[in-house]
Amino acid sequence: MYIFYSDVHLQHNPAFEIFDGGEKVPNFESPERAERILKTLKQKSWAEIHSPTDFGMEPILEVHDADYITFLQNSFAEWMQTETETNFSKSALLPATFPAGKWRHKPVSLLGKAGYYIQDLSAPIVEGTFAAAIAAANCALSGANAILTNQKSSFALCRPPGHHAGKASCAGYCYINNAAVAANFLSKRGKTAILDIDYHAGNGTQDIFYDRCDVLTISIHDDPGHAYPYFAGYPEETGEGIGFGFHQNYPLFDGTNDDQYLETLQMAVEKIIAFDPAYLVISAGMDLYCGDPLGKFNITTDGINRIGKEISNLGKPTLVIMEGGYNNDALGTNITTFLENFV
Ligand code: SP5
Ligand code: ZN
Repeated sequence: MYIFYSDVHLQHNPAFEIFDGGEKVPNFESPERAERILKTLKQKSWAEIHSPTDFGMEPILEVHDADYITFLQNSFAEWMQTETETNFSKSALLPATFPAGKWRHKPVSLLGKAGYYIQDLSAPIVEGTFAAAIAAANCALSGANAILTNQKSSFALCRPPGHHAGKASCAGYCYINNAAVAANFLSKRGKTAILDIDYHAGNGTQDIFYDRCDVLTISIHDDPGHAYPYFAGYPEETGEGIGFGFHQNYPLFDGTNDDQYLETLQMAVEKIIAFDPAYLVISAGMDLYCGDPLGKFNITTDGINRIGKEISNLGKPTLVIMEGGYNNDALGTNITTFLENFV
């Protein structure tokens, strides 16, 4: 199996994020995550690790707003040049003011724009964020290209992850939506489905494809009424315009176990069969695992294996994209267990 990995991800290493209540904690989305996965993959005879190809900005600008991408590219350098009133040491750009409510005028100032584009306190921008996010998108595009040519499956070891990034927003460790960029690329060659199994709802992916019927998007996740990202991921959100009927959310509950998850996955699989895509993209967050510090599901490694088998039985050319997963000790084993079904 072709694996796409870039060490440029190491340049994205925010020192902190802010949890509920204002608690400043070390960023859970650490470089160690990808390094652990890479290390486990290197022990597998089936894993062929490649550097990504550079696809340029065009495939990214087809799913993201151009001003947003310019902001991602330039904002950290501008922030470092900004005089601040107090003399604290600046390591990341993270706003403190957000446009909740009706009014969303786009401001001209840097911090105003930061509040406009950054949705929450788990998406700080540091010096290497843009380069790493572009490299991750190129891993996804390279994986897409592999299944367009002669590969039955491929894995993009993307870091930072992508599924919370919308057309013009970053959030929850995500800046560029790798799965969306790849699915849009694939959709030029044939109908494409994205199945998101990350513990958190794929709200960015939902945002990007909500009015499209050529890309079916499905997300299985914990109930956003009680879990991040809170504001999307509900079952009644099924697409709009010509996209109506082409998005589906399957919210589950805290403590969901293997059998319960597999039952819901069966419904998602039937929807995919009815859509009959030429290509399948999996947003593979491993934070559905029972031992995840940010998740509340009760899925075992064996459950992850069964999920992989069920999806591989669809028999479609499949691109697997790395999303979340924060139990670093189990991460490598969990994702390789999932991937082995597609070898
Ligand atoms: C890609 C991805 O999985 N992003 C997830 C972002 C979640 N950010 C919100 C974190 C809130 C964590 N609060 C749980 C405290 C656990 N003790
Ligand atoms: Zn997640």
